[in-house]
Amino acid sequence: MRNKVLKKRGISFIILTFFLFSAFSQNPIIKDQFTADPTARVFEGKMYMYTSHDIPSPIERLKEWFCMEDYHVFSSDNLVDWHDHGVIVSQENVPWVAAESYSMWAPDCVYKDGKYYFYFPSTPGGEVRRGFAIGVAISDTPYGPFTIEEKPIEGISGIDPCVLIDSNGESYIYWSGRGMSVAKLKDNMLELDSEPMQIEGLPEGFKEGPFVFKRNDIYYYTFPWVREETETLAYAIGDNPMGPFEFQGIIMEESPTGCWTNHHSIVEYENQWYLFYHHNDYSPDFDKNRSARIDSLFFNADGTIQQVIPTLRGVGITPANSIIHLDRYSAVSPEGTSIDYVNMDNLFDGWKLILNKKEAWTSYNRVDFGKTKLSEITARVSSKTGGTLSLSLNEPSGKILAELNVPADSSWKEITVPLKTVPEGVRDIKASLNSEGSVEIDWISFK
Ligand code: FUB
Repeated sequence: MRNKVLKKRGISFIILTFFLFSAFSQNPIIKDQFTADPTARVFEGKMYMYTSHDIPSPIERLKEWFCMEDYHVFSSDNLVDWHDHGVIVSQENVPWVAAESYSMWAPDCVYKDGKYYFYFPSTPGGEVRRGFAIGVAISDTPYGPFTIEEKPIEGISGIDPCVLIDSNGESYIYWSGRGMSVAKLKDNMLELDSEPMQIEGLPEGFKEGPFVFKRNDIYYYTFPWVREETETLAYAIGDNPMGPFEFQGIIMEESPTGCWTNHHSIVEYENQWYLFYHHNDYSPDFDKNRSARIDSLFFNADGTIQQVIPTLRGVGITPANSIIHLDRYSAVSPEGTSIDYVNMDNLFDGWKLILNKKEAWTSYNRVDFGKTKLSEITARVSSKTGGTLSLSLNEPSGKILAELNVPADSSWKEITVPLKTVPEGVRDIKASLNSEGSVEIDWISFK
């Protein structure tokens, strides 16, 4: 029924049949608020993520548009557990921003000579009161407090700042709006050191959100690009930070949920590259309320980027004794599985997995059982028909971890049974329906 509602609501839920792809935090990664335009940076050995903060608009003018009044920063050392450091910059504290413009769009943050520079676009107030300018806030730490510059950067009219500090210490700022532009930054990181110039070598079509990084002496100019209907993520490469660049192709195809924008960053952490991006997971009907996601990204030997397929499983290792959401699966059987929201009145309550055909299954990779002997599993389940759920290791041994008989009762209940096998280490697991009927699973957890 709820699936019908979801389809009616315009979600194609291609993800229902995205079977047999695997990945290694669960997506979306921030589960209590909207987080858009994620720029990830590694500072002090941790991953920091600077996001725009979509909110349902408090003013009529923006009810159907982007509405953002402040920025949060999040940090994590395992890409699974994210700490929200709270608001770092808010529109009412920026002297040059128009009151109630709610246009604190995609930001960036970089570190130079002991200071963190946070770059953000917004609408200037005063006589200008239109378009976008780019402001800077400075801090001694990645998470603030930030001191906001009185005025935006002179010479830039646009959005989506991205700053590259090259290996020789020279800095460049990229932005979009009236084309895709670049200029050198002075050492103070607050002023342009060259005239803005257009980036050459990019394909025709709407582009924004540049993110530029360097790897093995190749400069990667990556950007959201509308090739057909909504934004893909695409890239070009070059041997000069100011271009020209040579177009290479797509990093991520259009969002399967129909989210018109995508906005990303690409960063290496502990020897693995990651793509941070956004979809509208918690807002299927309104794609201006978005949520940050992460998936792994891989390079080919020649430096080209392998296309990234968005996953629900995301990245990172899930502790066995945490709440494990099987609806964020690594793979599912081609038939008999679906996902739906647990609570249509509050989508931030997340999703549930529905197995509704005998032998339907879902797998979930990289669960850490550690060395502590666990003895039971608890599952939060419901079933109108009753059914038997089997949990096993998703490996050739196929060892059964537990079997749960779920009674016919459509209310949610937590069922605990002893483990038949007690695994150790990081393992992939699988849940299957061993009976006719239909069983819904909110989460499982090992104790
Ligand atoms: O979040 C507002 C705007 O949507 C960003 O600045 C663009 O890149 C797009 O994601």
